[in-house]
Amino acid sequence: MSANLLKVLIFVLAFIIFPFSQSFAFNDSLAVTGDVKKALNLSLADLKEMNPFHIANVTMLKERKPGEPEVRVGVYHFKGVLLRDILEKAGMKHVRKYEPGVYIKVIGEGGREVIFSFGEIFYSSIGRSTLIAYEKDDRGIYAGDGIGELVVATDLRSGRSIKGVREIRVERVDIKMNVYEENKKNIIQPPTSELILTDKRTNKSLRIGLEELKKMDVLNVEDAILTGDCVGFHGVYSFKGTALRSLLERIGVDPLSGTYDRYVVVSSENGFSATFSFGEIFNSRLSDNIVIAYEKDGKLLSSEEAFAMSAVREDSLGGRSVKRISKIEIQ
Ligand SMILES: Nc1nc2c(c(=O)[nH]1)N[C@H]1C(S)=C(S)[C@@H](COP(=O)(O)O)O[C@H]1N2
Ligand SMILES: [Mo]
Repeated sequence: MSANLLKVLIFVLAFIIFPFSQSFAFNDSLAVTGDVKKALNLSLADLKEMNPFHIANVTMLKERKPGEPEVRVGVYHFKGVLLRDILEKAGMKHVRKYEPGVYIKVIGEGGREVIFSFGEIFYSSIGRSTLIAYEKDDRGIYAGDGIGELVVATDLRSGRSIKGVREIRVERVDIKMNVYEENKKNIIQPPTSELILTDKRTNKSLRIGLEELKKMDVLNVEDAILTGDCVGFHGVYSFKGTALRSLLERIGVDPLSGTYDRYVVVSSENGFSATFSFGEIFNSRLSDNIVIAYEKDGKLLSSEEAFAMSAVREDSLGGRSVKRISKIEIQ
């Protein structure tokens, strides 16, 4: 038997013995898929050729239940590539008013999935702290199937950290954008006087009006800069309202569940929508800055903004300031 034939035979045998096995060295790659301009398949060597980014002294804590003490896993130095840079290399398919409705799934070992919102990665400083790390304390990370470790240095606890990252999938909410059409036809949606809050997993749903919102815990967000990709600088405003987090707790979402494969969609009648991840809402040092506001600069909102709009202090762009909120859906 020729040496070549033998090689082919071994290869075929290996596939019979380990069907769909991810344990081959040539399978250790990271796929970037979904709503991107160019799908990618990156090897560890490809990642190492990209701009490296270091984050020092990342304190990793275990997830915990109420009343339990904090357990420190360790304090580490990480080196890798920003998730944002990988996404930019693939190129985002959705632009302008479509982009805040995008979310990103990062899938690792054992199919574990963590969701990021477009805004947290591209508008807030969480995106400048989210790494696909390939070195931990100056040593390579053993990752089994995929590559390295997902690290979110601004998170409180390390529930969003997954090992062996094998896929980054970009998706957008399934809500039709009518804004551009409506603008052309000069259609202006009437102001809303209530919003519907729905938890898609429990099928619970609540109607929330202005009075209801005013009864909730107050969150003041000072100095939110509203600058739009589409419309330029609007101004710097203060907002009063309640935290998005409080609304979620109101409908029964457990803030300490350690669930990070969920996200929230805030949308308006005209189809404009923005996503927020459970991680940024419940597990970030930067979390108490997402407000569902009813006052702007000390006055009730205008009719164009209706009774409620969202605003995010962390964000560099106003893409997640959804006016005339009609729905908040927890996916
Ligand atoms: N309901 C609703 N909210 C919205 C939008 C929209 O089209 N509809 N546009 C968003 C975008 S893309 C920006 S930049 C800001 C400012 O948009 P404006 O010029 O319509 O005020 O509001 C945001 N909120
Ligand atoms: Mo915008």
